[in-house]
Amino acid sequence: MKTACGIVHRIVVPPIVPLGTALLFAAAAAHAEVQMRVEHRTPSEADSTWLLKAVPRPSTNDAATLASFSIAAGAADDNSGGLDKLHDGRMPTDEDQPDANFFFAAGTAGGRIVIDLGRATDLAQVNTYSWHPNTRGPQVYTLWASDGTQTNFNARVPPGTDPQTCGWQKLASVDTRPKTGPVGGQYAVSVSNSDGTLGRFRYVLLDVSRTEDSDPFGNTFYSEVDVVSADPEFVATPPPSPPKPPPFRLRSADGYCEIVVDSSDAPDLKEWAEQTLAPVLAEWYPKVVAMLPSEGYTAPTNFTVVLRPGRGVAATGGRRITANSDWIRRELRGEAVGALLHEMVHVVQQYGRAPRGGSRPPGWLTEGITDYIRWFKFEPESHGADIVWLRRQRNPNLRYDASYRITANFLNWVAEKYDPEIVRHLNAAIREGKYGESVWKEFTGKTADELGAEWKAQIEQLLKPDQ
Ligand SMILES: [Ca+2]
Repeated sequence: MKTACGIVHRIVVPPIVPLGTALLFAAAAAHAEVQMRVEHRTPSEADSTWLLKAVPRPSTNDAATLASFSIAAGAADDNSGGLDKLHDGRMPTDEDQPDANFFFAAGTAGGRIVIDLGRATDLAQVNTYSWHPNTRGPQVYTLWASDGTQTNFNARVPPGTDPQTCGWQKLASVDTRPKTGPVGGQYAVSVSNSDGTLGRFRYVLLDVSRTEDSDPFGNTFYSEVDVVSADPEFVATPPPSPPKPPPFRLRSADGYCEIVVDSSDAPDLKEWAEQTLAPVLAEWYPKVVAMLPSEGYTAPTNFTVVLRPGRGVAATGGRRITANSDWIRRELRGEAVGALLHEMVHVVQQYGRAPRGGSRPPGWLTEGITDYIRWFKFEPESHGADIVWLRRQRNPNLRYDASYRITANFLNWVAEKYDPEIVRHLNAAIREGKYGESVWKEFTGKTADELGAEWKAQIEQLLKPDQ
């Protein structure tokens, strides 16, 4: 046939005549021979090994692996595993696994799948695989391809439109429905060319038809589509992801610090991040800076908060806070803002700046100071580390160096009993690499152990059931 590209291919696909399990169709053409190999493993032969003989076995790293798959006509069935199943390199392990396959919606006549490799390559094979115990096993589709360079080319062929009028070239008509014998099972089809390549193409189009219309369930369970380039090094170029919106920026209340909030990987949290979280950080950054001064220290003039899917709660490295958006989402009315304020205190601490040769920042105190500011200064009404919280704990570990909320409680006790500025003194010593027992001694007259024992005894008194 004469295609819009001007290349002549004569595709003659004879009617299916079962010749055992494997069939080879070769069509004489002016320049080359398009070949179609079909292999059918009946339901009793089919198994999860996919040990095909006449058709290449499914591949996990062909040109389709990273290609972009889209539906140009028709709709996926809600029970289907989606288009990704067509190029994930994974095959169903059983004969009726809807979510391991792609298929068009029940009751519809089929549809069109477009594969974009991102750039043109010499196509060696297009191989398709399917598996179902009944009429959704066989494959019926027309295979088209295009290099996408023609002026009338349309990658999204409108439904009902002949692809040939939109710059596509027909490669083969596939119909593996057997005339006799069991209709179900595994089917594999390989379209190739005796010349080695089917042509130079960027796009592949499968115009898929249902296998029968006597009931709504005639759409084939397609398990995988492999597009094999003649160039073994060829890798499809995935489509560029849409540009991310610029991150939200605001300045701290005193204008000193720029705060950047990036919720582009968790867009559903954008409103919360910009309208609830950011104003709190902007208001509290100067307050925290004022609580944690030290000689010659200047706090960062910018920091970034990134909300994105991850693990745990949140972490801070230098001037970058990364928070797990899944956790944030669950805690929007709970701990989300407080947890990020805790991280912002780390930005102000900058204990990593301690001079070489100085004492290392004690981790328990780093987290204790952070939680002290969070629970006793920022949100005391939450009772997250005070006696109300302690009473709710079963056997709290009353070691003053137990970190986080316990140490926060201890620091608050020292501040109330001995020196209201104790956290400021500790912060300065840690940041300057001068932290040691002498700090406690200098400002309270006692060692940390002595203070810890005194604090513990008082807390235990308060935790007695009759208190
Ligand atoms: Ca698959």
